[in-house]
Amino acid sequence: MLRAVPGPQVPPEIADRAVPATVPGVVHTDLLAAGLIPDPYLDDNENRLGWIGRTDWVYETTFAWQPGDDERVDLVCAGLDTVATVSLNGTEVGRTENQHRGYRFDVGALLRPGANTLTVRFDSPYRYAEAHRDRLGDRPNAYPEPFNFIRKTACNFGWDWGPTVVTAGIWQEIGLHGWSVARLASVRPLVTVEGDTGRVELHVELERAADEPVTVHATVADATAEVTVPAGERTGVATLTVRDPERWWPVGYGAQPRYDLDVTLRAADGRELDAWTRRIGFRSVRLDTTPDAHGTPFVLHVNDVPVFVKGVNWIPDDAFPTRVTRERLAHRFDQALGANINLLRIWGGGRYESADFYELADERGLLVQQDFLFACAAYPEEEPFRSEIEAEAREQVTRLAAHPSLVLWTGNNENIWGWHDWDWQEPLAGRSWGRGYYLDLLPAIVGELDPTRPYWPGSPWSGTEEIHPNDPAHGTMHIWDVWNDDDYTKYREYVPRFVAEFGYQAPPAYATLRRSISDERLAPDSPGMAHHQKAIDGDLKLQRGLDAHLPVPADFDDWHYLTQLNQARAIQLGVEHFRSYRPVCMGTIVWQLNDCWPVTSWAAVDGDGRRKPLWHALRRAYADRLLTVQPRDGGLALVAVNETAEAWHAPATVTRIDLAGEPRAKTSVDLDVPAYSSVVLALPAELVRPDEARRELLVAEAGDSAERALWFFAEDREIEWPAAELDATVEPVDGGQLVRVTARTVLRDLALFPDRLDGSAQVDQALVTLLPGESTTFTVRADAPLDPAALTARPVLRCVNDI
Ligand code: BMA
Repeated sequence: MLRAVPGPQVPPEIADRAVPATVPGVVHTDLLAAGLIPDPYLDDNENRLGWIGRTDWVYETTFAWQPGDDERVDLVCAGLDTVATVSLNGTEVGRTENQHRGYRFDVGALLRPGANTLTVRFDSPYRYAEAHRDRLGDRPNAYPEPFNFIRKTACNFGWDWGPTVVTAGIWQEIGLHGWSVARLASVRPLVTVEGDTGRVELHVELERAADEPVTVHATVADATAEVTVPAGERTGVATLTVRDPERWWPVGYGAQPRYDLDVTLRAADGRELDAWTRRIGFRSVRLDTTPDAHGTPFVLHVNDVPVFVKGVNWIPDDAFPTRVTRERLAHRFDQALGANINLLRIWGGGRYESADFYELADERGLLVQQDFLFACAAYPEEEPFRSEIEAEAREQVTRLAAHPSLVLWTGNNENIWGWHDWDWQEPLAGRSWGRGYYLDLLPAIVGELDPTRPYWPGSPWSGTEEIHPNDPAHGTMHIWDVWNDDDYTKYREYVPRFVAEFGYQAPPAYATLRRSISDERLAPDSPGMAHHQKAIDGDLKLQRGLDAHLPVPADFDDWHYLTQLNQARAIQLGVEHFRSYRPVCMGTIVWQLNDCWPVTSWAAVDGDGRRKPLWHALRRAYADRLLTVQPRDGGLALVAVNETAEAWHAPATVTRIDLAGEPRAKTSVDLDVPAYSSVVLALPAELVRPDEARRELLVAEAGDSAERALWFFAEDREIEWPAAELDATVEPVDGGQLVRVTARTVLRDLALFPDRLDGSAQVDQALVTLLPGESTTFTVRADAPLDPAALTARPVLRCVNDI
């Protein structure tokens, strides 16, 4: 049961009421399940729920317990959110103030045979954070909320894509653990591989109830090791050597074989005291940042192969973490893989991700970069924060050490950059801001506990304090001036070594809007739409992008299609440009893969899990073999990028055609792109110079496998598009419907939005440009067959030239 501690802010229908509590869970989801609050994700309900974070909450349960043979009984709390007082049978057993740690309390002396009462009281996170802020002096941050004064998921306090839903609750498992003699307090495998030898250096920490020798046994593949920890000692190291292990590879580079690592702890008489198992993978990882002619590279090497990072940033998949089931994560990861993504960066304003997250990433070969949890703010280095952060970092580095997918730790998101560029220094007036965490404490902890993994002090970071943290020539950078102030073609002005964030907004799918917003008529500025757009001047920035490139939308449906199209175009242009500079640039991490609620944002997959057109564009731009036309040296070049282990040989053609499909100039080349590299072929003048810029394009094709690359000489709003003419047929296929479209005129960025007819409907491709006479098929899957007429007409089936 859950109760609000009475206060003037608590609504009368909730004061004095016992609400059934689900554990693990948070207060919001319990109140919602009890019908006591409206869904915070719908319309502007969020605005009426701010009191929850300003309230103290008490969880209480009664459980039966009988004494057994255990020498110790602990209450284990895997996660408490956040400022908690834990009491058993009326006696306080502990207080906590960090959502990102686990806790264990020895409660044997307080337990009674029969009924026991456990109480966990959560203080208002605001009251705690504001009290520390007032005591220590305020510190700059990106939003007017005190998230930098509490160790709690920062975006819980609202973000430029997220609702303010300040949670409280027992957000992870809680339970009793009885044990005797000793237990495995922590197990930290450091897994390396060199040549044909895999090595596991297993660091074990014990907690003891009795001082007697105990033995740690470990096995992996056909290797075993045993270490006796003498009485009085609490740590042991066992080393296992595996001959010829099969290596774990990132997706696209090889398979993901994993080995069970089993650890048991035994008493002197052989009795098993404790056990621990993980599936590990043998792979090496290092970061190459040795300065070169261009500056400081940032190249991730896995098993000594430089990996071009085709990444996306990851935010919490739901503001309420217990809704993010393993199944949901698996689905999201499959969406990532479907878009040819090979790395997820877990952004520092969220959480250290779950065991499910890391296991699924291990299984699929998705690389993971985990930020330590600091984002967009100056963080105090005074107590209690310094000690909390040290404890949290030690626990998380240890917890995640077993996962082969984890390849990089980062110190923070944008805080070093913020200190340089966001006018922090004057208001800080010399107060601490987190530098000591990112440059001293955290690298020391990673170096001590997990030297197998690289650490990079920030995202972005240039490798040294002497160089601006966002310098394109050094280390990682974030490109945000494009979205905030400029046109997306400005991506071409950067040749970064590694782009760890760049993004462009669009609204979510129509069905997602309709589910979450009840505005009678949707308009960019209708009340629900406005509430579900959190970015500063977001709509103006969307409009700026439309004005620069696309025809003027006549209505909301046009606006929705065109803003989604522009998002896809912006990011595709950025990714193709950056990839064309391989190997100077060795990675792009798009902001952002996912959303945590229905919102207009930079995400490729919206808050209801629907793929936006950006997802389809990413799938193309991140394909292993990329063909693209790029401006070079005042002209144009055909660039072929080969992110595979085999050379790419193919005949290629580039044709300048008019909109009716008539060729005006053509060139043929033989592409010969070695494994893991790119080639740049300058195009001859007769291709680069159109006779009529508004009526012509370039079409580049290679072999029969690669996607075709297009180049237009003018913006869509200037191009003299013919009125769209097409033939469309619909036929049933296994599990869905096949829509075949044949173009009678050129059709620019043809897309089909079946979710407008049925929220369950999905389509397999989007943004297809057809030349006159060409055909394509869309496969639509939905719970029930959709009306063929509606499926082949606006606003479901549409293209740029019908605006
Ligand atoms: C960067 C990110 C996020 C933010 C995004 C969009 O600052 O690190 O904090 O949501 O840009 O503004």
